[in-house]
Amino acid sequence: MTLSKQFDSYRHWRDGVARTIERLRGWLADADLLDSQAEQRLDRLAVRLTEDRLVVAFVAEFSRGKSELINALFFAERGGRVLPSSVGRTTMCPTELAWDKSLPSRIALLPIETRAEGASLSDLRRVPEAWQVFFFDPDFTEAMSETLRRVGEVKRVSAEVAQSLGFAVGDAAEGDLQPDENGLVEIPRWRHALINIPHPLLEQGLVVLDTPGLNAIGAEPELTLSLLPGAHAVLFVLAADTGVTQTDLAVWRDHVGGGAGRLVVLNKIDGLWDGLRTDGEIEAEIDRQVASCAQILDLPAGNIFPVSAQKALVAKVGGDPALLARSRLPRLERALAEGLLPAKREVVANGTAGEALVIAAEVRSLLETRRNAYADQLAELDSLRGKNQSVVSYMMRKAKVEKDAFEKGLRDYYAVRSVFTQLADALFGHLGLDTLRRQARKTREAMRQATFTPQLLAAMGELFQAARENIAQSERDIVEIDEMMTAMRERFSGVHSLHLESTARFNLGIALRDLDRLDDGFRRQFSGLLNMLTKDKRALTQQFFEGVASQMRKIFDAANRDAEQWLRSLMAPLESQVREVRRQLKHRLENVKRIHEAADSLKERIDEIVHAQAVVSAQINELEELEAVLEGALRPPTRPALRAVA
Ligand SMILES: Nc1nc2c(ncn2[C@@H]2O[C@H](COP(=O)(O)OP(=O)(O)OP(=O)(O)O)[C@@H](O)[C@H]2O)c(=O)[nH]1
Ligand SMILES: [Mg+2]
Repeated sequence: MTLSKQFDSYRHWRDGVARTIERLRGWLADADLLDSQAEQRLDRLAVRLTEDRLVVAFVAEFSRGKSELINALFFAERGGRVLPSSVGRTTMCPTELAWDKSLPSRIALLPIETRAEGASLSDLRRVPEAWQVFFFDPDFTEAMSETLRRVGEVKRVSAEVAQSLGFAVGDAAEGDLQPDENGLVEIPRWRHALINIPHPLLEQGLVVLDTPGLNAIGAEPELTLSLLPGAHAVLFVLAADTGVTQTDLAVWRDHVGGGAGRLVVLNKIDGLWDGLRTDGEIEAEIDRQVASCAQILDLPAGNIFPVSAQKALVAKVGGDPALLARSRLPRLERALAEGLLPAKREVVANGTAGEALVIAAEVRSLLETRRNAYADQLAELDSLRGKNQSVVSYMMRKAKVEKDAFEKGLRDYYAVRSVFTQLADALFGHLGLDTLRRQARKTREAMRQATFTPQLLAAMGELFQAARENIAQSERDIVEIDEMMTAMRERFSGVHSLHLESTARFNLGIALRDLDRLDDGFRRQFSGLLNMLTKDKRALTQQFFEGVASQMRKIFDAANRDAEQWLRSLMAPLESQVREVRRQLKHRLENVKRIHEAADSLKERIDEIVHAQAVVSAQINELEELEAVLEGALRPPTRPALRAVA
C-alpha cells in the first residue's frame, strides 16, 4: 500500500474512533451519566485525536541528498524542485514542512540571533513576533522554490559573535568553522524554518523535517534532544559515491542510532549507471555497497534502501515509469508506508479508544451497582406481599438502620479520603517542578565553574540522578496510594454492595524512559567535545544545558498530568458509587415508608422498580454495544486477503 493509501485508511480509522467517542459522550449525556470528570477526559481524547501528528525526519551529512529525497518522495507532483538542493551545503537550518489550513502558504524563519537570548525553540514557537514570515503562492512552483531558498541563507560574523551563538570556531579539519583572512566566519542566517505548504499528506498530520549537515545539527540541542528522538521515523541518508565516511558515522552515532522507525537510504545509485557497466554488473555493485553499509552500521541488509532521489524526481515529473522503477524509490515508499502508520495507529488506539473503554467500564460498574440495588429492593418488596402491618414496620426500621449504618460508614470513607489527599500532596511534592527547578539552578552554577568536560559531565550526571530519585520516590508514593485504595475498595465492596473495579496501577515508566533517552542524547552529543572547555565550547555547553533542562521540565510536566489523571480516576468512580448507594438506600426507605403509610399499593411500587430495572438493563446493553465498537477499534487492521492468482 502506498503512503497515501495508508494515510487514507488511517484517517478513516481515526475518524471512526472520533465518532465512537462522540457517540459515547452523547449517550452518557442523554442517560444522565456524564459527570464533569468523565466529560473532561473525553474532551481530552477528542483533542488528542485531532492534534495527532506524524513526524518523518531526514538526517545525514551535508550533500547526501536529503532535500532532493524529500522533493522526490513528497513534492514531485509540483512538477519541479520545491526544496533547494545543490552541491555543497544547501539547507542551513532545520526545516519543518507541515500544512495548517488556517494559515496561508508561507515560510516562517527564526533568526539565528535568538540563540543568544537563551529561549528554547519550543518556547519561541509560541512567539509569532520572533519569526520573519515570507508568503508564497503554492500554485507557482518556481516562485515558491525561490522563496524557499531562504533556508540556505548565511551571513558572515566575527568569530566572537559566532561563538556566542554556540558555533565552534577553530579548525575546519575538526568540523569547526574556520575564520577567513578578515577573521569572519560564515554561519546560518536562520535558526529554524517552518514551511506551511498545502499537501494531501501534510494535511492529514504528516510533518516532514529536513535537517542541515553535521555542524549545524550539533549546535541546536533541541534537534538532538527532542525533535529527532520524538520523530516517528528517521531516514538516514548515505550516498553511493562517498560510501560510509567518518562523518557519516558520527552523524549516525550521535543523532540517529538504532531504534525503531530508522531507515537507511543509500542515495545516488545513478552514479553507477555509467553506460559501460551492464545491468548485472550495476546490480552486483549495488548489492556489494548495501552489504558493506549493513556491516558498518550493524544492520540487516534488508533495512538499507538503495535509491536515486534525483532520477526518481525526474521520472515522476516527466512521467517515466521505467526510470522510476530504476530509481528504486517505490520500494522505499512502501517500506515507509508499511512501517509508519500501523505502529502509529497502535499508539493512538491505546491512548484514545483504550481510554474511552476505561471510562465506559466505570460507568458500567455504576449501572451494575444500580441494577443490584433494584434487585435487592424488589426481593424485599416481594417478601412483603400478604404480610401484615407489623412486618412492614419491622422492614422499615431495618431499612432505616441500614441507611444509618451506611452514613456512619461514610465517616471511614471521608477519613480515607483525607489520607488520600495527603498522599497525593506528597506525590506532587516529589514529582513537582519546584524540586526540579532548584536542582537545575544548582547544576547551572556547577557547570559555570567547571573547566573540564569531566566536571561538567559530573554536574549534569547529578541533575539526572536527582531527577531519577524524584521519580523513584514518586513511584513509592504511587504504590502506597494504590495499596490504600485497594484495601479501601475491598472493605467497601464487602460492606455496602458497591461495585468497584480496580484500576490499573499507574507507573512512571514513560517518564523514566524519556529521561534515559535525554541522558543518552546528551551524552552522545558531549562525547565529541574536547576535554578542555574553551570559551566557545562554554557558550555551546550553556545552550546545551538549557536545552536539557527544558526537555526535563517537559518530561516532568507530562508525568504530573498523567499522575493527576490517575488520581482522579481512582477517586471519581468511588465518589459516584457512594452517591449511588446513598440514593438507593434513601429510595428503599422511601418505598417501605410509603407502603407503611398505605400511600401506595405494594403492586405500584413493585411495578415501578421492575420498570427502573428494565431501563438499567437496557442501558447496560447499549453501553456494551459501544464498548464492542471501541474494542474493534483497538484491534490491528486486518490485511486484505490475498487474491488467488489465476
Ligand atoms: N547523481 C545524483 N545526485 C544527487 C542525487 N540526489 C541528490 N543529488 C545531488 O546532490 C547534491 C546535494 O543534494 P541535496 O539535496 O542538496 O543534499 P542535502 O543532503 O539536502 O544537503 P544539505 O542541505 O547541504 O545538508 C545536489 O547537487 C543534488 O542534485 C541522486 O540521486 N543522484
Ligand atoms: Mg538539504
